[in-house]
Amino acid sequence: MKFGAVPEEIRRGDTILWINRDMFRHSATAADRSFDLDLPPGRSARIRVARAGAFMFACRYHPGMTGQLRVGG
Ligand SMILES: [Cu+2]
Repeated sequence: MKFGAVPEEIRRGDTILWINRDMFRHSATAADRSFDLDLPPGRSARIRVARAGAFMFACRYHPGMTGQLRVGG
């Protein structure tokens, strides 16, 4: 019930692949709703990072699951 390690050195324009390797449904949902990926077990989805900055994200189903993306220019 937690996100894996967030990659270092993310740059604007990078693509981030999210994979749910758990047996439960999760989501990767940005606090500012700039992305909202619904991830049933075994599924993956990707986002392309358009903006630099720090983005808090959480799982809609498990509010204790949180993380932060830091995107450089
Ligand atoms: Cu979850």
